[in-house]
Amino acid sequence: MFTLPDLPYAYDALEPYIDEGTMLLHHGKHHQTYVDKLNAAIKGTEYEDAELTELLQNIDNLPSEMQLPVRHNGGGHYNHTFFWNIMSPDGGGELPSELDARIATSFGDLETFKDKFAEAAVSVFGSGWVWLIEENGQLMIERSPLQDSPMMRGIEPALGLDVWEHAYYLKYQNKRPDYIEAWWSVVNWEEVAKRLG
Ligand code: MN3
Repeated sequence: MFTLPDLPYAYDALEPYIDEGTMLLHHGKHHQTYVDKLNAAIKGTEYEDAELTELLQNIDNLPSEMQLPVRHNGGGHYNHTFFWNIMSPDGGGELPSELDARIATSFGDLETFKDKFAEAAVSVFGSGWVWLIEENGQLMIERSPLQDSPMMRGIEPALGLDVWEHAYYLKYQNKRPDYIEAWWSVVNWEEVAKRLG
């Protein structure tokens, strides 16, 4: 069975970019609910001891009544665990030079990458995520609806942004672009670089 992981920092640590009230609800209520519903979906089945990534990569082979709950809540558990760990309170830290060079090769420069990523994030219709992934040696930006992710086809993302309204509405209301702009200040680039290997 799955449990809610602790945040790697305090609820108010990402202020003023992401407010304490949003973090309390987002981690304590939304993420907890994904964990609880995922556990309810697998309870008493042969999947009780399965790894999360194993479940996510085999959704189509699960019993039909489990597919949607695992997609939404297993996806939600994976995505949020990922999200907490690619943010940090120290203003994001330095962009490692190797990552800077890789971003430059794929997107021109960091500012252009940020613009393209933000454009993709703004254009997610309704609830979803935007990701930076590496596929076939190329860095790419990708969008997912709801709680889907590249992990569902076996690709661990390097960076991801939650653009569900619950991630920003308390502080930013309908102004998703302002949330995205502020979020760059808490991206943990060292963690991003680590995920690119
Ligand atoms: Mn969320």
